[in-house]
Amino acid sequence: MLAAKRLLFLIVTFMLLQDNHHFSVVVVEATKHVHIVYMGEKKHDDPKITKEIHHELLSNVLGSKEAARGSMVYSYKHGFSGFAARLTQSEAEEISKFPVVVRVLPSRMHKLHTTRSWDFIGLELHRAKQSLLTDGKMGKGIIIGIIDSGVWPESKSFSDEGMGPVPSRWKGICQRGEHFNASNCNRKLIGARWFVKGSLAGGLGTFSTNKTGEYREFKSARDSFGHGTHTASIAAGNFVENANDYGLAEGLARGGAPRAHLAIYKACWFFQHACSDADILKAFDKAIHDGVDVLSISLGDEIPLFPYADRRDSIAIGSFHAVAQGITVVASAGNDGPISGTVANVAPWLITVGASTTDRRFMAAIMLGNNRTLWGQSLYTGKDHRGFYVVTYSERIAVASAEYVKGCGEGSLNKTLAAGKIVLCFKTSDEQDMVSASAAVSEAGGIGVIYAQSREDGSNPCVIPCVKVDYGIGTQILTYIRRARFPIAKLGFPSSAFGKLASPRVASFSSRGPSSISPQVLKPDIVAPGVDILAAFPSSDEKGAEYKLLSGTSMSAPHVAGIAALIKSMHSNWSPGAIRSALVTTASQTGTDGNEICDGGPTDKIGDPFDIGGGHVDPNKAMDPGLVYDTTISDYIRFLCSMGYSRESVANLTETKLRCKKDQHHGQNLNLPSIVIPSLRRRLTVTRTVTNVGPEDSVYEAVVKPPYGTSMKVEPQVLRFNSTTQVLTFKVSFASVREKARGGYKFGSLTWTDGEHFVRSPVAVRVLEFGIFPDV
Ligand SMILES: *[C@@H]1O[C@H](CO)[C@@H](O)[C@H](O)[C@H]1NC(C)=O
Ligand SMILES: *[C@@H]1O[C@H](CO)[C@@H](O)[C@H](O)[C@H]1NC(C)=O
Ligand SMILES: *[C@@H]1O[C@H](CO)[C@@H](O)[C@H](O)[C@H]1NC(C)=O
Ligand SMILES: *[C@@H]1O[C@H](CO)[C@@H](O)[C@H](O)[C@H]1NC(C)=O
Ligand SMILES: *[C@@H]1O[C@H](CO)[C@@H](O)[C@H](O)[C@H]1NC(C)=O
Ligand SMILES: CC(=O)N[C@H]1CO[C@H](CO)[C@@H](O)[C@@H]1O
Repeated sequence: MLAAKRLLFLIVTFMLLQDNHHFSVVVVEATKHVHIVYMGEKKHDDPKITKEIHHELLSNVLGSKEAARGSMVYSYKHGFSGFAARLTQSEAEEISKFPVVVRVLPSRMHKLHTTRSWDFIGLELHRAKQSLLTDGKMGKGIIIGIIDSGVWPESKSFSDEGMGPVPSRWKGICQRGEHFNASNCNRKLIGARWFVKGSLAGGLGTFSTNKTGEYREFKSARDSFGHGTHTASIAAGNFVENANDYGLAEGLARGGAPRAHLAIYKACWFFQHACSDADILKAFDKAIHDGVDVLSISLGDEIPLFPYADRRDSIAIGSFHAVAQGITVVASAGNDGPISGTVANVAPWLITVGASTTDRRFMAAIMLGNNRTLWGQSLYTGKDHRGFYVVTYSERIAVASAEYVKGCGEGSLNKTLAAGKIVLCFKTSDEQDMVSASAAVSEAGGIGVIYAQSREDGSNPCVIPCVKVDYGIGTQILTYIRRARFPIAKLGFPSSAFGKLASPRVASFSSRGPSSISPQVLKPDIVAPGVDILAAFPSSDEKGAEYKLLSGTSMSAPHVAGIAALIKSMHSNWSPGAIRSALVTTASQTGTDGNEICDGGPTDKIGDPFDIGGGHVDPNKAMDPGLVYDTTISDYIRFLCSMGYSRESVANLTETKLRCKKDQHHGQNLNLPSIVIPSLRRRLTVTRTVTNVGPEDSVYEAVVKPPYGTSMKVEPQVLRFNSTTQVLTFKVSFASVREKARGGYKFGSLTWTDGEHFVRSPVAVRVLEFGIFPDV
């Protein structure tokens, strides 16, 4: 017994040491980690030859063909060239010296972008926008690929009723695996693959064989985690009537492009709640090969992000090659808001999506013993403890010397005093939320929670009845508790309410710009619904459909992926850059109440471009943008050059033979549908090019709103398009006009209009003057 324990202890220590660089001399030399050997664009059309080259290279370094076979994890041979292999540090260094190798990266793990809430009842998706849905034929014939945690194929959202045939260009497969075979695919779910070698080889976990547990991992494309099922059904779920859970909020659920086909690439595994670079890259490689039109990615890094130049992540690399092949890639912005500079997936070729609220809230009444009723938000649908109970404040029942008492921190409540009571808690630390408070109250024997906090993002699943209120209502309840001789309260059952609150708002969790890698590239690009979104979920009894509310930018990215599919269906020749431009320049800055979109962060400010990008996605306008700012792969390469990439490393990302000139301003001149100038000293001129996608003979006029403290001049002021001239270039000159307007970003816009179309670009400028730098 003792010996067994010791052995376990040693194994655990060994695993810890692997991650500890201080011990690298002892351990890492002998330890093989998965590395990605990245070799740029593929040089051969025949994947067999490419694979042989990979084996040859690896045998060379490891000394034998057998060693190479044993170490190889994946060969990437469709979208780009390279491989993943288990290598020691010194082997990795040796391989990186080969001229054909662009770079060698350790395979890291990426997080799924939905951790904010995990909710339980039903809600329809945002309302159908009839015209883009019909004109975009609901995405008919378009294939959306989802790189995520797999799929629960039995869900009605993946039924192929009403679906057209599988496109003949489709080259994907329905890969067999545990509880998954070809019969799980149909005309909706046309492909499913899974990639686990990178995760397993990382030594970070193993499959749980816990077949009785609530979650079990399936060695197949089957989703045990729910995240991938949810995101896939948001992007392209079929129509499902009466989708609901626990009997609440029945409605019609559907994806953004309900007639689009889905291809599932499972690279994220429940046994480690993450996805490895090696598996993600393989998923991109296969998706490019299979023939998807749009890719939706709801995962990514947290800050600090790796600079592009020394260690670009697998999502940036994979998506670069996808975009080069005309595939639109939509990615989540991350859930690290409202702090500025937290946005992830910032590569300029990605469409990066932040999260907004919808106009539905789940309201629950709090009845107090003095007959007053106050309202909060709740998603707790259990039937237990629905009567009047004693209500108390956490500080009154705290254990001595406990921490985070106001917020009901773990172990802060006295079990004798909390038993059978409803407890009022006030959030005072970012470490806490209603879920942790409900666990602490439940642990102490309490039967309900009233949780006061400043933000009202997505509700969370509590273990006992819980209602979220703002600080004002929390304070009123506290006053009642203090004054009443025998304070009691009753927590009501939640019901949905529409349009009671200004919407949309930016979810406070939604990661904010500016981009910490390349601030001149506006990120996020756009916001879309991502709070309390109802979509398909694995069924606990393996019988079929379940629907669940989840919140996160993970939910907003597939909304935009679905809309991109509709646009692609209408305009099959549009590039990913044109589709992004159409989305950004037509996005809305006003909410349903006609007021400007508010930032749902701790202060009630108006959302600026670092919160909302171009604005809130407006699908109907996006199908007819008038003009587009198109961006090609060579534009992106020139941009990377301007960021100081070596000519070699950029040139090897693609075959294109470009001179990599270090052009100071090119970073500003990347043809994006937005303008961000991180440091305007006196004056700066940026260039943009627009392509007319509206009526041939059109005349557009520029309307500018200069950011405070700067002047903005457009040259020429009028753009005339005719049958021979459909592409025109213009310049925008910025100059600082006020000494004092420096320090922070100020915001404005540039809108081209022909009277019918309003092609709006968000503008952000930060004026820097000498003198703000400290004297040394
Ligand atoms: C696929 O799985 C289903 C259900 O598990 C089973 O009924 C069917 O026979 C399997 N089909 C094949 C081709 O293995
Ligand atoms: C296995 O399942 C049981 C029952 O749900 C659970 O209590 C236990 O924690 C699980 N074990 C693992 C290793 O996941
Ligand atoms: C609350 O209302 C009930 C019935 O409506 C009444 O009997 C009771 O006196 C009221 N209590 C207070 C404190 O107003
Ligand atoms: C909890 O409260 C009871 C009653 O006031 C008291 O006797 C007990 O010591 C307290 N326990 C702790 C851990 O504070
Ligand atoms: C279109 O406009 C360009 C530039 O103004 C002009 O040179 C050209 O002749 C025009 N073409 C037609 C067909 O009017
Ligand atoms: C850094 C790097 O890998 N450079 C290579 C790029 O590709 C050319 C040939 O295409 C090689 O000669 C370089 O060594």
